[in-house]
Order: sequence, then structure tokens, then C-alpha cells
Amino acid sequence: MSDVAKRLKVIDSHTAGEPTRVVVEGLPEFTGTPGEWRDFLRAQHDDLRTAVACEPRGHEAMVGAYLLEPTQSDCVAGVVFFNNVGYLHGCLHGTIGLTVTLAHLGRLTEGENKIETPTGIVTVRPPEDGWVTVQNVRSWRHAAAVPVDVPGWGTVQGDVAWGGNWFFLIEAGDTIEVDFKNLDQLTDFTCAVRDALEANGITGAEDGEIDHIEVFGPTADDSADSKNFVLCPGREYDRSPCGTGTSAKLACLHAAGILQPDQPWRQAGILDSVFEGSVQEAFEGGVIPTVKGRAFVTGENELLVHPNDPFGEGIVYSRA
Ligand code: PYC
Repeated sequence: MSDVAKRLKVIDSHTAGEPTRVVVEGLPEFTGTPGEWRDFLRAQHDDLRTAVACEPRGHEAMVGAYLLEPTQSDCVAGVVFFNNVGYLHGCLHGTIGLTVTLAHLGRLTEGENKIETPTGIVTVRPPEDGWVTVQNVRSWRHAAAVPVDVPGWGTVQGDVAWGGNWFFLIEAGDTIEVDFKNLDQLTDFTCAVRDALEANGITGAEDGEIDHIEVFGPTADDSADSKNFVLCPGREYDRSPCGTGTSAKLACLHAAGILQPDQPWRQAGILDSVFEGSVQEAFEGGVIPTVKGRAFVTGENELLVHPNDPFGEGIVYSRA
């Protein structure tokens, strides 16, 4: 067996507090669309994902992004997002992180830059003082006020919506205060909701697994229109207001007649960092959301994965 360590060049950033680690060099040879790359990496190189995202090189909140050559001539890059438990359909805080990373590498052009993702093409502009606006894929409310019995919590109602991932969106009401001091309770609550959705066969379109749970409450001041807690696949929460979650929220607000095209919406996350959003109408009642957030590059690194390292593939475990 070779004694040579595998090397992966990464650039780290955070968007509104949520990390993104872009792998810019070190992927195996392959050619394909982001969806084909995702399937190839999942089937044959999942150890790369766990090496990059899991401890000891990563941590539970880490979101990774494989930077790819685009297959479409009008795109500047392709990308596949992942975390410590698997692959994400889409990721907007990650797209904002990828955009500051591409700017850092001098790989953006002036004006609009298109990025190919497994869910479709998203469009960004070069950052201005770290602020990036992303035009997302079509988003829509799939089902409104869906009741689900959640053991220990009673019947909970939520909307099912697509914003680049499948979300169950719940108004917190009196159930729980959306505040950082309640992090453990919010995590337990949203994990219980996700388990209950699965147990009751509640899904998005085409049996899409609802793997993100979003709870909303008011902000303590007027700094935003709403504050959320978002459970991501696994047991970690999004440190940012979650861009695909904000898109799902905007789609639900529009479907409910609360948000008109171009009307601004300020969505705070659990750390009180804010994404600004708005929508344009799209076909079949859907919307094209635009989400703006701020990211900073935090590091350039080369990860080494030594063949004899017992944790070369990361520490992979699951919590009940
Ligand atoms: O910003 O879309 C997002 C996101 C998804 C998972 C973590 N962040």
C-alpha cells in the first residue's frame, strides 16, 4: 500500500456564521454534471466527504462543497454540497461561501455568474464587501398546514415547501421560544418532528424526504421580519438563517398572499444574522427567490489524509 498522503486543497469561509469548506483541488478523475458527480462520489468516494466534513479535520456543523468544472458553457463553476451525514440537494449559504471563494481565487467575471448545481442553475454577482445576492432555483409551497402527531409535543402543523431542499416550516407559537438559549430544546423538538414526518410517510413531491425542519418566531427587536431555527440533515442546526430555508419560507409567504413580488423580507437566524430576500413569480404558483447574505473567507488549507491514519476517513458515528 502506498505511504503517500492524499492531499485536498480547501478554502474555508463562513456565511452569517455557517461554515463552508470548498474543496478546490484533489478530487478523483471524472467528468459529468453536478448530479452525476454526486452519484459517482457517493458510490465510490464517500470517504472524501467524511474526511473533509467530519472530525478530526471538520466538525458536525461543517458544510462542504466540491468545486467542479461546469458542463454548461454559460456557467463559471459546478458544485456539489455535502455535510457530515450525506449530500445536500442545494445550499445557499454555501453558494454565498462559494462565491466569496471564487472571488478570492479571481475566478468570477463581472456581472452575472451562473453556477451549476444538482438542483439547477443559480446566479450570483461578485461580492460587494462580502455581500452576495443569489438567485435561487424555483421554489414552491407543496402543502399547507399539514398536521403531524409528534410524540412528547402533541400535534404540530407545518407547511411543506421546496427551496432547493425539502422543508417542514412551523410557526413556533407557544410551543417553544426561538432563542439561542433554547438550542437543546429546539434541536430535540425539530428532530422529533422529522422522525414523526418519516413515521407518518409525510414527504415532499415524488416522495422527497423532508430532511430540514424550520421553526419561526418573532425577533426581539425590529431587525428582521422573523427569526428561525433550522435543523439540517443530521442533528446540527444552521448557524445562518439558511438560504434554501429562507427560499422555502418566501414561497410559503407568497402562496399565502402575504409577500408580493419584489417586497423585501428580512429573515434572521438563530444567531441573529440576517438574510434579505424577495421573490419573482414563476410558473405553477412557484417563485424564484433572491437571497442576499454576507460571507468571509476564513482560511486556506491543505488537508492530508494519510493511508495509515485510523481516522483518515473522519470519525463517522451516529447519535440516537
Ligand atoms: O443555506 O441553504 C442553506 C443551507 C442548507 C443547509 C445548510 N445551509
